[in-house]
Amino acid sequence: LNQRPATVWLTGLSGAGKSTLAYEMERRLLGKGSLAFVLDGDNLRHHLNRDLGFTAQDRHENIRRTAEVASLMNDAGLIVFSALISPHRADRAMARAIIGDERFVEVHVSADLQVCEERDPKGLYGRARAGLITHFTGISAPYEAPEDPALRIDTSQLDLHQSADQLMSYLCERGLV
Ligand code: GGZ
Repeated sequence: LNQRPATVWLTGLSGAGKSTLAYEMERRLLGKGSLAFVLDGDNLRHHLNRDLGFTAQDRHENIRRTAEVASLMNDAGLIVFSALISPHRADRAMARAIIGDERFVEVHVSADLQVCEERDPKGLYGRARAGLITHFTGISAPYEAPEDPALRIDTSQLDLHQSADQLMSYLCERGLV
């Protein structure tokens, strides 16, 4: 296998483009014969994490479970792209500890709040501003940006193709793909 298992942990606001980037990376890697898999926060919340909401405690559990699954998938040889807001530094540190420092790659998908709010692809920011959704990240719940991520990808400046190129180059340099 021409790859080393790793978890590329994408963190960023809702609407920053984490899932889109994760699925594009999966598509590219599968296309060249690598085993890649996306763990998407929004999807997992319909199944594995269906019992969890958005309190700090529930997010912590959401991230813990997802990190455990990512770690198992890495054990099985896959490269995992996780797309969870994961707004708290301490929770991302926990994910790193679960997965293992040597195979954890933290990537900040860094469109700022104004850009994400303008995009508002699902109308969630509008509903959060109207008070219809509580604990909404960036509006009524915090987002702690990573201070020293392995990579920062600014999706307000780069399109999907460029963002995926940037991430692919980085993973190549690190010898992960
Ligand atoms: C943040 C919320 C909320 C609240 C629903 N806060 O952009 P989306 O819509 O499709 O994906 C977001 C998803 C966030 O789940 P995560 O598992 O990634 O979050 S965390 O890592 O913090 O546990 C968003 C939607 O769920 N969503 N309510 N209150 N995002």
